[in-house]
Amino acid sequence: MIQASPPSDAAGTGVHPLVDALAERIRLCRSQLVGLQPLPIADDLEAISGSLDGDALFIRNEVHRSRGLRKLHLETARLGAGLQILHCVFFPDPRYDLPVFGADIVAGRAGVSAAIVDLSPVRDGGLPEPVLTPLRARQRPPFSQVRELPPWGSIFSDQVLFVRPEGQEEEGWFIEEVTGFLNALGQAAASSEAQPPDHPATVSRWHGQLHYCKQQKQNDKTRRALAKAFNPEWADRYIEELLFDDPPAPC
Ligand code: BLA
Repeated sequence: MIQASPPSDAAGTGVHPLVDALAERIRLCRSQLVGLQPLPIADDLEAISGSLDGDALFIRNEVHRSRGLRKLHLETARLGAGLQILHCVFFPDPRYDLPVFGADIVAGRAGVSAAIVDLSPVRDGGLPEPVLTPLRARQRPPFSQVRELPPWGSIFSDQVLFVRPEGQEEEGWFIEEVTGFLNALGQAAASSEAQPPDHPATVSRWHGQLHYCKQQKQNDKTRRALAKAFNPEWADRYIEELLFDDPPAPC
């Protein structure tokens, strides 16, 4: 049974500590963005809860916008006993020369299997210089298990971090890396100037976001996990309407 319920039911019930800690860090970084405003979200998508094979299932969604960024989406989910997820994507307003921020954590009974973070370019020529410079100045901690990207992962930048963090020390490193990415984006978003909606660079960045969403939708692992917890039709609607909905044309 799936029912809408107040967010209080969903907070902190059996989520991996890295999911909770990273969500808190992302909220802190988000609170520092210029012009932060919550965006409305349908009640039946804000807090979703139910049970899967007798185990608690919930999804909690938060959506905001800020200067230069059209949709800041943070999701924490527990899809039954076996799967806990943090999913976060900050989509830029295509009038600004900014990349897409993305982070994902997948934790199961055996611990965290996937932790990924990136600032992904949506224009030719890779990441904009104001974003790349602070990222290049950072030294990457020596994670013990670096993972290989799937083919659809061609959207990610050469700065992408994709690991299976081992133990609390590496989980702490991952949180600091995500903070570095978010600070680089926050600085660039505060100072970048909007170009006109019909400027060729704006239109090209909009196409870049369409491509980003198209590639993410090729990740069958997301679809399968949601289809198992809910059903295939619900999973498709959720992916198409909330996770990776096509960006509206610039205006
Ligand atoms: C992998 N994503 C996965 C896996 C699952 C999910 C079950 C397999 C775990 C593993 O390979 O160890 C499931 N992820 C979800 C679900 C949601 C989610 C259900 O976010 C949302 C409700 N995925 C993203 C974003 C990125 C991303 C924003 O949503 C990156 C910025 C990446 N997930 C990503 C990658 C993999 C993955 C690269 C590994 C895919 C593979 O190896 O084939």
